Amino acid sequence: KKADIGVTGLAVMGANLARNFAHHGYTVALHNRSSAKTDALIEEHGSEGDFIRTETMQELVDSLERPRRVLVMVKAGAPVDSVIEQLTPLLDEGDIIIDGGNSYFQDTRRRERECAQNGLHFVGVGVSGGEEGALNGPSIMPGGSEESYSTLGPMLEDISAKADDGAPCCAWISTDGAGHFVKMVHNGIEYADMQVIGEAHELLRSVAGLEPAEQADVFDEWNTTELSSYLIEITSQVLRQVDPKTGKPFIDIVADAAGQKGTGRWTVQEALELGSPVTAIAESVFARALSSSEPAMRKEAQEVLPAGIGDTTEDVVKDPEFVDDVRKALYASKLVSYAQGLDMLTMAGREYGWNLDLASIASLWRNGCIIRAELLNVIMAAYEGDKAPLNLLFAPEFVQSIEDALPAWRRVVARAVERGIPAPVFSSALAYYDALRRPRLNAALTQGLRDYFGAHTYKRVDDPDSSFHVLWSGDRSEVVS
Ligand code: NBP
Repeated sequence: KKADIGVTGLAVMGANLARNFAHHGYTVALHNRSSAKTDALIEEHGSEGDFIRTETMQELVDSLERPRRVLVMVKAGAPVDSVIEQLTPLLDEGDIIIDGGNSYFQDTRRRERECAQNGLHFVGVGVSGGEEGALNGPSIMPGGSEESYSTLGPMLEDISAKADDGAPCCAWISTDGAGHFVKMVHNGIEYADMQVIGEAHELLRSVAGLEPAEQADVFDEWNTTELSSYLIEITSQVLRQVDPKTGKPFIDIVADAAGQKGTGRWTVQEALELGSPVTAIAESVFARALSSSEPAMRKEAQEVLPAGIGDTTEDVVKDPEFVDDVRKALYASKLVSYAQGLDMLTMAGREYGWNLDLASIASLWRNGCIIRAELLNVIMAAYEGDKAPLNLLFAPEFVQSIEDALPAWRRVVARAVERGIPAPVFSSALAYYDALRRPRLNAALTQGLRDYFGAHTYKRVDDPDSSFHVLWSGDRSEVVS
């Protein structure tokens, strides 16, 4: 019997996806650059399903049913190009190469073009959910040609996570790099989700005086509200953890320097290219960068820079109303970060010719991935049918949520500022919200200044189709440019 799919690259992600396919009744051909990983997988998990061991790329290709499907799960970057180069001469027209790694979407676009020239389908697939998701059901974001999805899609849907209504957390996103792009923005939103939780944690401690274990109870309670999500759930677990060595709360023995693997940074870089104001994601990426900046600089800052506020320790009061204010600020800020991320998808869709279905994208983030949350059901519903709002925040249910949250959100940001507690996403999300709904922005002065020093011209409110310039160094009359 030939294999339904081949997997090359059997480190943790490839091995777990291979097992997931096998658990769903598929015959899976296994390949790895060095056969040790193949042998280890067969030895430890060979009895879980039908596997075919292969040693060379030729053997891998020969073992596959047509059209051949080869899932590449090697390290992102040059190794993916190297594997494509090895596979291309061995494959036939209509065969499908699938890249399930964390590839940069522009690489995926290039690889898709190159493979298409050789008559091959190249499908860049965003896979979210880490090792555990890969084994038991990830959220899957496939790009590539729609034609390739007709044979590949059902298999991916089988191994994907399922939402509460039974729908697979996998759907064709759009052509070429769209799947990897959506996965990238998912990760950006994940950064913002984690940052707003972090800001709430900080305020609950420094303003409301709640110890980590008490905060764990708060997060448990919040997990029964509209904030209900995987990240809120595990926040409670992390805050409740006690360090066995010192008996201190675990959170107090963890160094406060956040790491990052790059997808958040990619999201912001691409947002800058598109001119998409994903301020919540950007602040989250920069918050991590600041936390892990030169330790000597942070240390000296504590010594030399004044706070500009008096002793605030007396302000710490266990105030249940403030705790509830923080919950509302967190929710509103989270809504803004989703609105910004989804708007970025819309802008990218226009730029790259992808017809992105935001209801479907929200739907496949409902389970399997790190940002899985109740909220995604509501977002999906907001975009379903022909009632898609221009901005997520305009959906009537979210207008209502924001209206409910606004007084609390403003109080929390004001309190954070007064107390010198950084809350970059709470405050920048509020600034975005206020800017979005403001009738006139200070951009008019920016345009005036740009015209003054660089003759960059401006539009008039009463004549938006022409460009004008003031003869600043002459008689200051206006000319049509
Ligand atoms: P790694 O990213 O650690 O890559 C290891 C695999 O790449 C091994 O099989 C290795 O073969 C192979 N490889 C390398 Br390195 N260079 C190669 C080359 N030039 N030619 C052929 N094979 C090569 O594996 P991973 O942690 O399982 O991740 C796989 C992908 O999934 C990555 O893109 C990663 O970013 C992504 N990922 C996603 C998630 C998620 O949550 N979605 C989590 C973790 C990783 P060898 O055994 O012969 O050295």
